[in-house]
Amino acid sequence: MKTALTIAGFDPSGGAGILADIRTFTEFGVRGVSGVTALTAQDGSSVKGVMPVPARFLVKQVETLLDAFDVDALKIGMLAKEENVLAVARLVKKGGLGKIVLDPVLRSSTGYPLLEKKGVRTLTLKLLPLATVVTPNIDEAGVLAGMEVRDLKGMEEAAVKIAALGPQNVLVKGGHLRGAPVDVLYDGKSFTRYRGRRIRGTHHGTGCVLSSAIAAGLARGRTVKGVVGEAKKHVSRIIKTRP
Ligand code: PXL
Repeated sequence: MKTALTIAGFDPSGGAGILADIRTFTEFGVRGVSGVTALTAQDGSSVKGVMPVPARFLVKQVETLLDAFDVDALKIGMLAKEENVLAVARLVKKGGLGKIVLDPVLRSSTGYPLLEKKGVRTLTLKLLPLATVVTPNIDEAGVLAGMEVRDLKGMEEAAVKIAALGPQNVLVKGGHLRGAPVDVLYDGKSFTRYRGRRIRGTHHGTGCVLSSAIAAGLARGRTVKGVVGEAKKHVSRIIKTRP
């Protein structure tokens, strides 16, 4: 059985973060293990508080797992603090981890900050270059690319700018666009567009599910291009079928 590691925050309501990631790995037939970057207090609709885990202890969690398991893919989500960004970059290099999905989580869907401000630049400089694929929504893509993203053309422009910072693939998620949602994958050479239909729902954590579904696919030896469509279908299924 393949193993995927998620380094992310803990959402006790289960919609986002580590619980959603591990559930997704399991649904794709991959064993999940995790390093917790922060505890959050939330009820499924809004975040009430964040308590970061000290970087030293995050490193201890992850090193313990890397000693015991062959990790086939890594998903990185909420990091909370700059020191956690730096710690994860070091762990990736030291652990020789190769298949890395970076979900650049900056805020909750209701706007609560999930990475301290000075961590954003550090994430851009130190973690982005290590990613096999990075999965920003349009707001995150705007921050990473240093521009405003309003439409499909802007998403493609931002994807090119983000790719120039080092990740192998950039998937800009258009779910927050007005009109029919389109996601754009850029592999440094060409674009693939994934058109979807808007599904009504108030789910949070769909970004976590998408990035961990991609990580599960990579763990099983699939390519990024091959796995994104399937991961998107899985997210749609969840929005339609889960409360
Ligand atoms: O969806 C972003 C996200 C990621 N990780 C954790 C979260 C949230 C949003 O609330 O709580 C732990």
